[in-house]
Amino acid sequence: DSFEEQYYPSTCLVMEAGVRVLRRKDAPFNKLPFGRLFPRQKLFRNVKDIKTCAIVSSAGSLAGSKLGRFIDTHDIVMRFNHAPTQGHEVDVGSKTTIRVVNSQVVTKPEFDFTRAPIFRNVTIAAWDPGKYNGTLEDWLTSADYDLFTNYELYRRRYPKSRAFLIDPHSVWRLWQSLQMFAGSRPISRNPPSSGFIGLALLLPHCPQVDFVEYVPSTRLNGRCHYYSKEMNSACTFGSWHPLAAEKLMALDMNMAEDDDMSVFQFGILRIRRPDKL
Ligand code: NCC
Repeated sequence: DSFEEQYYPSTCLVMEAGVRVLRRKDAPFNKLPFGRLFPRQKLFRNVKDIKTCAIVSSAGSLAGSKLGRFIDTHDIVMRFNHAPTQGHEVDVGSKTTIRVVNSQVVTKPEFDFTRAPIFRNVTIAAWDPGKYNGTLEDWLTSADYDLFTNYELYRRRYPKSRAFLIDPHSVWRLWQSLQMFAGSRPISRNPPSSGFIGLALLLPHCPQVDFVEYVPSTRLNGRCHYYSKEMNSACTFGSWHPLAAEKLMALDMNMAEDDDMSVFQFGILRIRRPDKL
């Protein structure tokens, strides 16, 4: 078997979780006025033309990476939460296609989700885990942070926006895929990080994903984010999210030809979508 044709069970496991955004036709939203807020558009336009995607983690070790130009060559660039590009273009690039945002970012006043320019003119995929095994009806009344109020405000204010909610059941299916990968080592019953959710959301739409500074490179510097001075290794190795398990699984998905070089030296993990599961 050639290297490219090798079977990557971890990639298939992540694909099988079926991480997705909610659609108008999904029950119970097809019967609720709230569901009419969901955009009619697809998550991405011209999916057939998408060849390469970059996912930019918010990791501190992106500082000084000078990966900005590389990141901007991709057809789709995914970023997280309120991670800025302004002032950091050399290291993280300037193109943003989609932001995956957690429900804290949607709700906490300091992020100003419904007005801040950083959340405008990009696709938004917002998520909240709800309760494990909860129904979607339960979720509407018991999200960890009530993202629905600001989502509604945002969608009414910008009716042409591509702002979606991630199906929380699909987030927990991804957690199950992670648990399958971890095997006999149980992971905590907390949802995966936005980074891992973003990877699973993007992969079905993209033949090749370059995930930047997710598995830490030799630039590892103890900083939480490239855009702040805060030192905190838990941001990289995890405390609440099962981040260590996510990163081991992502490393297992790596298919770069020069694998150790690109991951540990350049901080780039290359993941190819399997042709068929
Ligand atoms: O920090 P955060 O994550 O916004 O980072 C986005 C994604 O980048 C990857 N990352 C980040 C830092 C780092 N040193 N290494 C990394 O690999 C992770 O994959 C991460 O998901 C989140 O996942 O949504 C998270 O959000 C923050 C926070 O809510 C937002 O930044 C808004 O301030 C969470 N921090 C706290 O709640 C204090 C974080 O746990 C998860």
